[in-house]
Amino acid sequence: MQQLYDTQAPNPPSRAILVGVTLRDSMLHETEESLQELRQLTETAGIEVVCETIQARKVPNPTYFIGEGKVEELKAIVEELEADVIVFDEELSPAQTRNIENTLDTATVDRTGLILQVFAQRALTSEARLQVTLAQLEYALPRLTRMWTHLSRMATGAGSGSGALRGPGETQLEMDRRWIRKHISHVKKELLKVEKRRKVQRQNRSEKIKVSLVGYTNAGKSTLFNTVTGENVLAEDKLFATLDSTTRRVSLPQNQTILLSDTVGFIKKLPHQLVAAFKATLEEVTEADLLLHVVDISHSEAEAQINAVDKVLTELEADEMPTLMVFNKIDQLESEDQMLLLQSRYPEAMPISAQRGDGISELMEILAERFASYGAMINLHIPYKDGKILDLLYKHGTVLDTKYADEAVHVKARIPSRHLKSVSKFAVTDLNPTL
Ligand SMILES: Nc1nc2c(ncn2[C@@H]2O[C@H](COP(=O)(O)OP(=O)(O)OP(=O)(O)O)[C@@H](O)[C@H]2O)c(=O)[nH]1
Ligand SMILES: [Mg+2]
Repeated sequence: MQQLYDTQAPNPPSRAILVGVTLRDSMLHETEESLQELRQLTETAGIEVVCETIQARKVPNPTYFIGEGKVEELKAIVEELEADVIVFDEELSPAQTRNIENTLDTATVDRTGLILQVFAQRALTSEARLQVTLAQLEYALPRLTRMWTHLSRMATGAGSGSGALRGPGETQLEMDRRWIRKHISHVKKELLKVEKRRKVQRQNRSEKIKVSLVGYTNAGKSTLFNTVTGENVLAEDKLFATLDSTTRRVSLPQNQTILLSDTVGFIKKLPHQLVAAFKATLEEVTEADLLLHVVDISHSEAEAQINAVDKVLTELEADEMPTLMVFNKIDQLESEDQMLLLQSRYPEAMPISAQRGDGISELMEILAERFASYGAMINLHIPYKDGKILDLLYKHGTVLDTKYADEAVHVKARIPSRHLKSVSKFAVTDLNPTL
């Protein structure tokens, strides 16, 4: 049980009509851009887009969000184009979703539901799957709409566990809700275990310099990660290619070692259920020493994407964290105008091409400068019998060089100031904590 529109479900939708709404305070071109992104999301979910339509309204209609006339129009289009799902770019209330489904006799999903669906399809690890399931269940609880039917069938089907037994006087709906709540608490327990495991991992890394890649989905975070680390994590022209975090060591020009993490990308109107459910994964972000904010500067919506990322960072209480911006994909700029404009707004931003490697060595130099003051550089002479000091250096610091002599090992290392005392008696040069 992972997906609301399970690809194994009897009739997953295949032909979608997209509906965008321009409300009083928004502009038509914003709705169009947003609909374009919704199309990408729909296609990423494996659903063909057969029609797109936009309605301008002063305020949402409480029953359908769109107007009644538009609903009639949709009814005709559904029949003509044999569409089997309506995808709304706005968040619908559970009642609005139900009303549209009943009137059109067609499954209806909003942007949040669709993003959840894409996440569900792309979640590969058990952690990501647990997190998506939690977000989906939280989303489904107040809805229990058509999307829910195959899940409720599972819940009520024979042999599906104790949660499936209907209590005295309990309606089907109440029973379904009870089943979801039970499932939510089970998933939360599982996630607590994951969080504990991550905490241990993080403690092991607590003395290291940590840099996290953040940015809009498809900005090129994984590509940059691969270029810098020599790794081969999945990077592709699809939304939400990455849903997990991967961390690798990277050596900087001044001999420091940092830990670089690649993680899930953000999007406009990222469902809050997902932000909450991905808390464990996103702790890579909130625990970092520096965020590298990757921007696709060749995208016409680059500035709106920067703002969307900032909004999610605020939701994560990470908006005050030290951040370095990089303008990626400079190799595919059609004009310099947008970059010049955004450079005037973000003068520190580094232009790079993660794919071609342009600007990467400059970026590494800047990082080295930034972290030059982290910890002290020391030379030590450690007798073999004091091997545990070497362990301490490996665990908490960065060992830059070792030479094995007859009675002792000579080590050059960088170590956080608070461990200096434990190693000072082995120092062969003056300790200089500012190096
Ligand atoms: N032309 C060009 N394309 C790039 C560059 N960097 C990344 N791309 C392409 O952009 C697409 C998305 O790259 P990813 O690295 O997967 O992006 P991401 O930010 O990790 O995306 P998510 O994991 O989905 O959030 C891929 O098709 C990359 O090949 C670049 O510098 N230039
Ligand atoms: Mg990625």
